[in-house]
Amino acid sequence: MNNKITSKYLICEAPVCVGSPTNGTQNAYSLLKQNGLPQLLGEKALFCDFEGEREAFDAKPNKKLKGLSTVMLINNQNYRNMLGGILNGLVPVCLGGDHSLAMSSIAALSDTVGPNDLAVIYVDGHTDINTAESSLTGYIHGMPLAQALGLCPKELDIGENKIHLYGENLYIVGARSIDPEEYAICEKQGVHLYTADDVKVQGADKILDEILSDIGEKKIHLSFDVDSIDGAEFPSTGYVMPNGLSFDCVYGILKKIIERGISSLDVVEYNPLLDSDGTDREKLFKIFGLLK
Ligand SMILES: [Mn+2]
Repeated sequence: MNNKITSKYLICEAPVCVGSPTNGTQNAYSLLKQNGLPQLLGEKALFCDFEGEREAFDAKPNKKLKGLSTVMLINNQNYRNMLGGILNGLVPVCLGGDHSLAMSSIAALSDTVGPNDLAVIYVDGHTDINTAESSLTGYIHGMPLAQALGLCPKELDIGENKIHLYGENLYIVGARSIDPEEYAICEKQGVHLYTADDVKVQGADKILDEILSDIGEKKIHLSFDVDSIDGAEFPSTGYVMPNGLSFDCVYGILKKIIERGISSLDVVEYNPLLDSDGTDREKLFKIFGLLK
């Protein structure tokens, strides 16, 4: 029985930062790998290094979709890596990189199980549900949920279908920076939005019970952005914002969801260039320690 495969997770390198205004997240995978992530996970995980070109040239830069060619190059590879993990019976983990990657992670699970059986729990300080039209910045990391709902232009299409997710199956938890147009999109699409204040007032346990009972038997893609944690406790990210959830609160939320069972996971927006003493890396390792 020596050749029995015991690994459960496939940690996929997804090196893209140009979907955001900050440089550095593209190095998260290699630096976490160098600093002990394989030892921490042991036999539970296999690692999938990114192969091929990491940048593509935008012949005609598009102000409404910044960094488009590179974002799509990395997302299309991430789609194939995540899909490969799922088809091999593993839980793929997209280790970004910026949050534009949720487009391909959600597409991979959706193209496997179908949108009727897919739920996304999105733990983030933002709602990331701008369309190319509503976005004030043109950064694609603010658009992945609108893309998954089929609201973005064809330049962002990934995988087999236009619509990978239905609004009623999307649960955003911990948002505290939400554009007015994003509220309108959430409302119109029937998205379940739990702001950071909602979590603080109602308690994470109550909200998670509600979400998990609503999801029922559907497969879960969990998308975790480190900026859901208050900026004072986790500053190694592009948008350091106050009034977020405590590390312990976010840890508890992720623990409960992972214990219920997930089919795929994103860990995004950690910027090791802003973490010179490795304090936030240790916090992230604590979260990776939740993978059972
Ligand atoms: Mn995000």
